[in-house]
Amino acid sequence: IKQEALGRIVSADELKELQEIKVAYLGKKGSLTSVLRGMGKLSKEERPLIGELANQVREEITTALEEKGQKLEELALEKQLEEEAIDVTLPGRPVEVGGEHLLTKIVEEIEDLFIGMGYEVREGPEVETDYYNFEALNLPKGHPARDMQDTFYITNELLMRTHTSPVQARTMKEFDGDQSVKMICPGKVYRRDTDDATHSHQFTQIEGLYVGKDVRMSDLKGTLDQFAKKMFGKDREIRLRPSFFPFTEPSVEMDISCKVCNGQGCSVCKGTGWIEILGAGMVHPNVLEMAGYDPKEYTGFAFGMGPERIAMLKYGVNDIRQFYTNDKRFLEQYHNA
Ligand code: FA5
Repeated sequence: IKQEALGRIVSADELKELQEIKVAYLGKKGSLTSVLRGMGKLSKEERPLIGELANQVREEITTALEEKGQKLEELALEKQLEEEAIDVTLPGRPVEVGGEHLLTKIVEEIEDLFIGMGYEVREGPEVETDYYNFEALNLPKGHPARDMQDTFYITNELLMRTHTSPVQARTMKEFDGDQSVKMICPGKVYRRDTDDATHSHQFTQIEGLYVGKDVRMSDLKGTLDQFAKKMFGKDREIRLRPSFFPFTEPSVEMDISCKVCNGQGCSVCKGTGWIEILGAGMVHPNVLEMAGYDPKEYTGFAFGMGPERIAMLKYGVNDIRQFYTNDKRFLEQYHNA
């Protein structure tokens, strides 16, 4: 039995086979087991001799099975590792590298520029209350100028903000009426505008606010001029046109010159050579007062610009929808801009 079993163990080359051998010799009906079972029939003298021998054989078979089992497991693992080995000499598949969106770049560039002038960057909610989006900005319910910014309402009192100006009121409220404020706030805004080359129903604005003692219109003009020159180059000009916003008095709109000249001559945008990029003005006394500032002591200026329009002008993008349709051919052009 022993010779036969050990012989089979040696030639086995699968774990399954070992299991079969174990059953054949050591299992309930195995041949060695039946020898042990038949012990009762033996004489008193034979019993211990055969018993010892049988136990010895069992031990030898068990050990041989275990050793072979271990060997086979090792071999199986080796085989698996070999099969799964990575061929490091194979040429790799190129991984596409993404880049910053042009709009993100412009917003960060504008942020840096104003941080350099001492402004802090703040944020506000995109789902805004009617109070902060309109009322706190001197646009009470039923005011006709609300029509300038038609919006998406969520409830009677909650809406998608139409501009970043509510962050003016929120910031001033936080400052408690006895500190100067110098902040910019970039963020998404929403309007029920019909999409075309220069309008989008969701776009970006960057709000700016400077409130302090003795802040004047000339400070606003100097700040905007500085901004335009740093953003577009020294030879660009700005012009301020009188305008109307309920939350500023006086109000202005700033245009920037967009005459582009090359060897063949000059071309002018929009036929006029000027493009509007922001609205601004001196913070209305009512707005200061509602936010807890005394308009006799404090004055301020504010502006709100559209970075898409600024990027369009700076990089010659001719359709605002390019920023949102994620055409890779468009996006990739500006990865290294
Ligand atoms: C405002 O939204 C005012 N809150 C700006 C302001 C702030 C004035 C602080 C005074 C003081 P206006 O609606 O003009 O103003 O929008 C400001 C800028 O956002 C525009 O100059 C333009 O660059 C951009 N803009 C407006 N509507 C759209 C649109 N549908 N798509 C893309 N850009 C737009």
